[in-house]
Amino acid sequence: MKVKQVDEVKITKYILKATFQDWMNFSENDVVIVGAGPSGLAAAYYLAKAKLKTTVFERRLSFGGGIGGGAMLFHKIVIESPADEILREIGVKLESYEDGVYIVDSAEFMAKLAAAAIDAGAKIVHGVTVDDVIFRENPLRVTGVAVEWTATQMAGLHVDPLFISAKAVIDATGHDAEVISVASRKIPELGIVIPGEKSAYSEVAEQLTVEQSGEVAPGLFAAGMAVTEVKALPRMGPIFGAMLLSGKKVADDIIEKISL
Ligand code: 48F
Repeated sequence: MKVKQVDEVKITKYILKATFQDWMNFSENDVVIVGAGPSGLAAAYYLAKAKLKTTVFERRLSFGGGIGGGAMLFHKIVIESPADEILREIGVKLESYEDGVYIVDSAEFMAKLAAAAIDAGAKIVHGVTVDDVIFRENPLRVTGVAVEWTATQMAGLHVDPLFISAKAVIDATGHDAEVISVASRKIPELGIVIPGEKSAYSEVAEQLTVEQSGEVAPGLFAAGMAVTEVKALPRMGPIFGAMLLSGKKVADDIIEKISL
């Protein structure tokens, strides 16, 4: 086998050219999703499938958010119907435990959900933290996000962000609802009050989380555990059906609004 010889500087130029083409492209979007956990990836899959230009910014260098940690690091995840339909659609193997309750492998779940979103056309950008939103008045609306390298933030460097536009922004950042929190604090006119999540009550939390997923202020949507934080809902612990169904519900809401 003859391995092609590539000069170091050419490697550099190829990477820079392709990266900057990408950044130029995803500086304007139909939808920006913050967080590549289960709710963000499910939303990305359905939005991209509906041909909306969708970019996911993920702080870490990995996919899956809380999926990988399972429950106390045990690598099996419980999901319940009808979320199994989403997992069947993307080819995740399900082990049936009782009527409507399934166990899936966490590594397979993360990998296939991310692959489905990417194959559907979503762009996932790792190592980028969203630390603010952009807004416009008359009408008052969130119109995008501010992004910064996670590494820059970790180093505590004083560096201004770049701005990315979107017709809709989804906060899928998990328990802290980071994007909605910053919007609530910095744009009081949006009238967002964050009461915080309640303690665990899994039986009701799953249903309520899905029902209350959606727009929290013009242009700004909540999916996944961000919904429990913003709507004062109980947590559910290591059962993940609502995360997938919440992402799908928000995607469906946005698809309907954008196509109006
Ligand atoms: O926490 P996470 O998995 O959110 P989720 O989709 O799912 C929650 C479950 O994993 C679990 C649970 C289920 O019952 O309780 O906790 O609501 O994924 C959130 C992702 O967002 C990233 C973070 O690294 C994680 O991968 N993230 C958080 N804040 C930011 C961010 C930010 N400001 N910018 C970019 N990414």
